[in-house]
Formats: sequence, C-alpha cells, structure tokens
Amino acid sequence: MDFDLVVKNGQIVTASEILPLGLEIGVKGGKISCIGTSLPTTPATKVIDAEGAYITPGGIDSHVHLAQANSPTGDDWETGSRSAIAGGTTTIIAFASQERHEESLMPVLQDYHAKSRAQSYCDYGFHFILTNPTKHILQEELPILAEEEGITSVKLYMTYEPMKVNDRELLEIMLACRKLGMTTMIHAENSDMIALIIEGLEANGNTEPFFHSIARPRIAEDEASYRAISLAELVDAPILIVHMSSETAMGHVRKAQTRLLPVHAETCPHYLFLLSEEIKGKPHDHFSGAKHVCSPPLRHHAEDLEALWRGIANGTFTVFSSDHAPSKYDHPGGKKLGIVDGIPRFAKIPNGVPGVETRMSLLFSQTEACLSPDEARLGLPRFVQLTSTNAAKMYGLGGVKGSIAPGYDADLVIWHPGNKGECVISQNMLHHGVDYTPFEGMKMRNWPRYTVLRGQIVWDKDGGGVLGEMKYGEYLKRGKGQVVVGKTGGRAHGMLENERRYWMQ
Ligand code: DUC
Ligand code: ZN
Ligand code: ZN
Repeated sequence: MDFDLVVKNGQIVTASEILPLGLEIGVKGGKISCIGTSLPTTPATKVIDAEGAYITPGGIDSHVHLAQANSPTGDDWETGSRSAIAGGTTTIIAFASQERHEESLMPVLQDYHAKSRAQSYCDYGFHFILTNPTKHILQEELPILAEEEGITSVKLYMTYEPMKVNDRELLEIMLACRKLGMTTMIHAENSDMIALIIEGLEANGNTEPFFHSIARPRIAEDEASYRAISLAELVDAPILIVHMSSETAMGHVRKAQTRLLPVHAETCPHYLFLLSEEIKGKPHDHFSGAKHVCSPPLRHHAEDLEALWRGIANGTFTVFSSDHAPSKYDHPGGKKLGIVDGIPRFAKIPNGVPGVETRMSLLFSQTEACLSPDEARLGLPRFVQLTSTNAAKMYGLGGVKGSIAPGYDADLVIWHPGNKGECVISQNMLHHGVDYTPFEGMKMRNWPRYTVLRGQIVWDKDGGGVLGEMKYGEYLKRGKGQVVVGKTGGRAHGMLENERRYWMQ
C-alpha cells in the first residue's frame, strides 16, 4: 500500500487508551487505512515526525454559533472555521436558527447552506434551533431534516422572549425527535425568574454589565434543568442540557444518569476557568465586563469551578464544547448594543463569548500530558471522549469522526512534544473575526502543532500557520444520534409498566 501520509513517532490517544509510543498512522484518500509499525513510504508520501508527541483525534466542537442573524458582528463561516482548525478542531456542528415568524425550516436551511458552502476550513454540520415548533414543522419537516439533510439534533431555549418554547412545546418537540432518533438539546434557565429579577435591577438602576450575573442566578438553571429532565423522563426522550454551569443542576443530571435515564450534559471552557469577577470590567473601561457576558452567566465562586471539574473527571459531562457565540466588543452592533444613550444596560448586551480556537488547548493543558497525576484534572482518554469521541457518537458521526482507527477520517491533532507548545493566549494569535478573547493572558501548556483534516495538514503552528483552504471543509450529513448515557425504554418514577402506551402517539 502506498500511503498519502504517514505520521510516525507519536503516541496515539483514543477514548479508551494511550497506545504505545511509536505506532504509525497510514493515511490514504483522506481515511486512516492502518495503524502499524515500519509503514512503507514512497517519495510521494508525506511524512510527519511527531517527535514523541501525543496524537489525539481532531476536535469536534458540537456547539458553535456562526453567521446567525442575532450576532451580525461576529464570525462568519470563513473566520469561525479558520479559528477552529488553528485550535485543533476539525469538525464543528453549528446552528441553523429559525426565527419565530418563519413557518418553514427549509428556506432557513438553504440560507445557512449558502452562508457555509465552500466557505469552511473545517468539516461541519448543523443543529436546528426551533423557536416556532408548528405541527407542520414537527411532523413534515423534521423527518426531512433527519432523513435527507442529515440534521439529527435540535436546540431549544427555555428562556429569551423571542426564542423560548413552553413546556408543552418542549414535550411535543421531544416526542417528535424521539421518533426520529434525533437529540434534543436544551438551554435550561427559568425565564420568569430572570424576567422578574431584570425588572427589579432596572428599576433600581442596577444596569452595569456585572448585574447580568445577578440576573441569572444558579437557581434559575437548577430549576429549569430539573424540569427539562422531568419532561424528558415523561416522554422517554434522550436529551442533552447544553452549557451547564451549576453544581446543583449538574447534580440533577448525575442523579438521572444513575437511574439510567438518557440525560446528557455539556459544559464549556468559560464555566471551568472564569468567574463573575471578570464581568466587573477593567478600571479604564468598566463596560469591558460585557466581553464576559454569556448565558448562563459566569458564576461567583471558585467552588463553582471546582464542582464542574469534578463533573469533567467523573463522567457526568458527555461533551465539552466551546459555545462559540461571537459578537465584537468594540462595535455598535456587537457588545456595545448594551450602551443605550450612553448608559450601560446589561440586558441589551448580546450573550456569548468566543472560544472555538482555545477550547482544545485549555482542556489539554489540564491533562496528565501536561501536569503530574496529582495536579491533572483529567486523563488523556477522558480528554478525547469530551472533545471528540462522545460528540461524534451522540450526533451521528460515529465510525467516521472522533477516533483514530482504520476506516475513520484522518482527522488528527498532533501536539507539541514535551513543553515546546507552551504559549500565552492573546487576541493577536487567534484567527477568529472577533476583537477579543475572554481567555486573554492565560498560560497554555501545549497548543496543537499540526491539525490534519481528512489527511491534509491544515494547521502547522511552526510552519506557516493556517495551510488549509477555505473551500476544503465539507458539509456532514449526520446519521441518527447514539444514546451515549443511559437508555430509552425505562419507566418514569411511579409509572405502571408500559403506562405510556395509553397516551403516547
Ligand atoms: N445560548 C447559547 O447557546 N449560546 C450563547 C448564548 C445563549 O444563551
Ligand atoms: Zn444557550
Ligand atoms: Zn450556544
């Protein structure tokens, strides 16, 4: 066999193990064709010497917002996907977002295809954000999305006036998704609690960015997460609660998982590394706290971070995603929408932080690859599960993406050997279209040296940076999602056996 690419002298990590040093990866036609020793090369074979470094599967970031109408100043597909590969992410799953007045998802989908086709450096798929789940959409259009378009997940908001769905709608969506083998992703915060607090804060003149973190207390996330789990249990549907930030909410998930309910959870870098202190801004620019306004908000206490790290280590979280939600800071249509007639108004600040490029390095820097076993927050196989393998399984990319094994796409991250990849995150090293990073100044213990997408080197940190081409990224038609945690078919608390058959359609 003559290979297009052979990667030598590395240490391969999968979701289950760290393979012995020195195994080689042979790549042909964009796929991993074998893993072995002394693989033959020809003059035409590209050879990468990993110099003893770890090799992990290309990152899959399953929560990315690009080119959405509600964040016009942030990243488009070009800048967002370029940022992804520069940080070791080879696949993103971004959102196509329905606005409430839209009666059909099909034009929305075409619009997102037009925004992304031949404009992506990385491979990509879509989740659909549903804000108006009509019967027609649930019964006629979701099956087309799942079966013809390879879109097998939807996201719902329990908060935000223009987007939120009520409990009945949530149930209808879960039921429709369950039938189609689709995953329901849920933004869980109690809308009325938040609305009440915002009204009070505004009446009292408390409108600086920091009050965003007061407006959305943990209890709002805790209640909504418990409710989402209960609704899912009622209709026996697999769910994933996105961007979790609260220990109590995480505890609800953990309890559900212990009962083998198919309840998955996601957390994000900002909830592991940053506290609400950041939203106070800088002495020379008080409004700069807006750079850290995201929802759920950054929490107040170091113990909040510690709790989530436990969820990372103990398996509660299924995926670790960036929730890259880009809005420029210094732009009247970006974060500065939160200054109205010269007065800061936190409730008008677009929510979200950028992070697609920094996600992999932030977590890798906390692994046993970079820290002593006592200090490390997680092992390397767990890193691979959280950043790649689990998202591939959950979102219908299993067998194609998310592992280093024969038959899989040759999507790889080759890290720097030893401490050669140390760097400090700064805005000017990043490739996104946003004008700041919330992780400015953080010391990374390693950074992807090479990113390989379907056998092509698309990122070479020390040899030219971004080498990939914008049109190389392919649209991924995904299959049905796998239930990674628990199983369907269980009985809700107190139900009779098969009780649902009396009412479930
Ligand atoms: N939810 C997201 O998923 N991203 C950004 C803001 C939000 O509320
Ligand atoms: Zn959300
Ligand atoms: Zn998001």
